[in-house]
Amino acid sequence: MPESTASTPDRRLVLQHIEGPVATLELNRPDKRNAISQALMQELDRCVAELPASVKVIILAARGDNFSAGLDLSEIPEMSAAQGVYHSQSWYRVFDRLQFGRVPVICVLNGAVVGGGLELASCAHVRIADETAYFGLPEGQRGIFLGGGGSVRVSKLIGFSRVTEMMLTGRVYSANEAFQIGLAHYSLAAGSGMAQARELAARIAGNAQMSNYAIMHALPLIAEQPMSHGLMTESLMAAIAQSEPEAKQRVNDFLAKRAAKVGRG
Ligand code: 1HE
Repeated sequence: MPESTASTPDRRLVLQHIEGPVATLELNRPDKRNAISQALMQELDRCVAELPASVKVIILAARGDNFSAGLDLSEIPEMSAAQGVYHSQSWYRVFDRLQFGRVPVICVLNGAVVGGGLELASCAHVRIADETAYFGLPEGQRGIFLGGGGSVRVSKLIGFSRVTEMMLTGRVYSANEAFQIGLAHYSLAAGSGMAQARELAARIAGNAQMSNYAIMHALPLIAEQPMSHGLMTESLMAAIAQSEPEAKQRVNDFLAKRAAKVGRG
């Protein structure tokens, strides 16, 4: 990608590259293992907020051998309790923007995916790990606690019992284990995450936008509703999605044998 050359390393904390409907955002602090400072978080927030309307999917990845070593621990010693709450809230705003924004997010994971790095990854809609990736929540060992939404998001992915055990014991899951327990959707050969992400991004960008919106926004809501509410929400969302002219066109294309069959295109 054109953002940097070997002779002039790019100092921006998040690199952005837009190609057609796909925006690739890369954490760019590899010397600090992509530890998430407030400045990095603000830069990520700005990049996501300012994406042009033409973007239909985000790939979130990182430069270097690690996705992220989590919270920049150098910012902890100076933080008061009140500042700690505001700090968490500021992360929540960015993570909400990612999870419940306009477009789906695919996360490419390698090396350390720990602490706040795992909290960030858990906002994504698709998580691709390569075999170098490892997943941990070392907050317990650092004398702190989850503060980037992990108690909610990571627990929803793998259950609070696994999160409890991870945090108490410092257990680290490999990419393959993460795939098996549902932390990652893919576990691939080292270095192949980005290629897979691009392929999936093209597929996601090819979906009807209202379908992608419903998948991102209605599914998590329904998961938290009692069954009767969930079924009502689903029926309303289904009616809205299928009323879109694009939906009518796509269904007619299938009926006229112009559309790809499931699993064949
Ligand atoms: C950091 C951080 C960091 C690295 N904050 N500076 N996260 C953690 O507890 C993970 C802490 N990091 C590690 O355990 C290791 O760094 C790794 C296993 C991720 C990578 O090890 P390694 O050998 O490749 O790198 P390194 O030599 O340990 O680190 C390279 C540099 O990055 C070094 O700085 P340098 O100036 O000495 O070169 C490290 O100090 C720096 N570095 N990780 C600050 N996290 C909203 S609440 C979320 C709560 C959390 O995320 S808690 C989990 C914090």
